[in-house]
Amino acid sequence: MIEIVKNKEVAQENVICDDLEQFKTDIENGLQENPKTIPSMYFYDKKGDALFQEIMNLPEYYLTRSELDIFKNKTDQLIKAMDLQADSYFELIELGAGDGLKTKELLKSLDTNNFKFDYFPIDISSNALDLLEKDLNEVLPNVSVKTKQGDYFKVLDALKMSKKPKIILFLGSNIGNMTDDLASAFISKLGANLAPGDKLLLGVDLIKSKDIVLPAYDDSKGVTAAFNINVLERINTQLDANFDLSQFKHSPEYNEKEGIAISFIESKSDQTVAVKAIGKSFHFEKGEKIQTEVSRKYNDVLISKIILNTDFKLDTKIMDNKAYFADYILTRY
Ligand code: AVI
Repeated sequence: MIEIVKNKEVAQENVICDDLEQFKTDIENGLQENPKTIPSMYFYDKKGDALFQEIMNLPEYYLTRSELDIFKNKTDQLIKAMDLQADSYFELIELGAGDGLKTKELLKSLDTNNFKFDYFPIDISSNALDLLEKDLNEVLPNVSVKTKQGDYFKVLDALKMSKKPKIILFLGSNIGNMTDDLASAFISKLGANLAPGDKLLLGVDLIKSKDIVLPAYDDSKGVTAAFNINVLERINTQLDANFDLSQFKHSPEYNEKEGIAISFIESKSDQTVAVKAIGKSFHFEKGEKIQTEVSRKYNDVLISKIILNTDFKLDTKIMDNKAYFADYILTRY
């Protein structure tokens, strides 16, 4: 059994964080723990964003392609499951929209069929939002795009005022980077910002065999390894630390029975690293592992458990043609 370590004082639910004081606190707490942890939200600096973009195009990383298959080939089913009507207005809100690759397929279909809606992509990166807006204005000039930069819940709180029917998209199995408890709390919080009848479309990776999942987190080109180790480089740069990157290696695991992939960074030698901004040093034994990311995989039972104490009920499940990935449509009651 892989033991998942919960980082106790992480800023919030796996949302990208650029607050230096919070970064210091999270790194100090995580490296003092036994076993050591670093929250995965710190992967995403400029270099990390670019590496993640590269990961999504890797042959081994099936997640993005699988969900794109759903959005491309099962668009009518998605629209029906979300109970969208061409003649009544709704707000389509996407958490962590990124480049909007998958959503664009849905938007195309909604546009062709004259649905009345505004699309609100929310992202922490204003650069990503600017690029997305420009792209959508070119390819889908009739779609109303209202970009929102910042924290998901602050934006949702502001959008709550409108009282219009809402559909939230949370794609890419981003929920999988949270522990199940955090995922439940996150979905509850979404529910608190919605009204009865509103929908949540939750894209999740499904539990499957190790020979498919593990390579997605241990690709042959070493892009995922670079993505994982980059967090140490970020600590070196932003917190004035002296991690010797050649003395650490990417070490992913996947427990097929539980459906949990975990990324670790493993120390190749006995060594001590100073983090000047924190004023502390941390010792690593040869073979010691720092847990950096949990990537949970799901099935119907797990999803039902996670939403058990939330205000959502499960409506529909739509899978890609290989049944690797699912988009669950949940209704707020
Ligand atoms: C963003 N998230 C859903 C990715 C995942 O699959 O857990 C992050 C990732 N980590 C390594 N590869 C991709």
